[in-house]
Amino acid sequence: LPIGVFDSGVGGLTVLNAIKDLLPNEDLIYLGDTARVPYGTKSSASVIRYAEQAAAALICREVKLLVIACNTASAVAVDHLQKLNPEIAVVGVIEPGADASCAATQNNHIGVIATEGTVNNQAYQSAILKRNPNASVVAQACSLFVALAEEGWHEGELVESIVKECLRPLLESDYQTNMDTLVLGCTHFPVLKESIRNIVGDNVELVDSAETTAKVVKHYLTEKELLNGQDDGRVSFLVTDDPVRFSRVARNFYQGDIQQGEIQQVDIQHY
Ligand code: DGN
Repeated sequence: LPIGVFDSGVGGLTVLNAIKDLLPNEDLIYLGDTARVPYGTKSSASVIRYAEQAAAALICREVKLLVIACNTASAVAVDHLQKLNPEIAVVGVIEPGADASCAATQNNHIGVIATEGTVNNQAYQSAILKRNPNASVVAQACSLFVALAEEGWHEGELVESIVKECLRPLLESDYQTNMDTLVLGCTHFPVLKESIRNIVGDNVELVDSAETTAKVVKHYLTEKELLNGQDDGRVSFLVTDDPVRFSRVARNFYQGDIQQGEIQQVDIQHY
């Protein structure tokens, strides 16, 4: 059976890349809820409902594990989806991201940038403090980065000045002087990594949860003896809006090639 992965749109493809790199034999099925992106500015109640429907759409196609490749949805829906679907393990990206940031920091000063939903929910703050009660965490919403990332505006002067403006509250706070780790707490943000790096400088380690999430997936499948054999894994794509835009935007995020014909449009609102 494939591993099911979903996100509000294309951001989760950064997580899909990491899973594909680590587990090249696994079949993967990716659902991008492109009709309803962005999740980051919606209420928790809406995001929970969208996540329920995305999970149901993947589970009814039979998957052996469900990955929520979206921080905004992970922040509100991991436990809920796990309770609703006890037969399938549900992995979110926030816990792995918190693990990665706690492993990276030397001085316990951790910054988090994410969507408004993830920041307001305090999901990273609590996940990090649970692991490291001495950590001091400051979170800053940068919902605008999602649009930049989707439009393929990843670098250049203009992008860096927008990044700088969005990070201003964090950079101007006293906190910045000590912050040694910055979590890219949205699966869209890794494509802006170089621009973010140019603004925060080389002394801050940028952490994203894609690789750590892939490791959690591998660990789970290994333990349950669910790893696939020798064949090359196949990847299929489902979207809730027109595949044309998805295939264009996905080129900025996905390492592989996606032909438009490989993308199937589905309606998940009846789940
Ligand atoms: N990629 C999603 C996340 O990780 O939070 C957010 C994108 C969005 O829906 N705004």
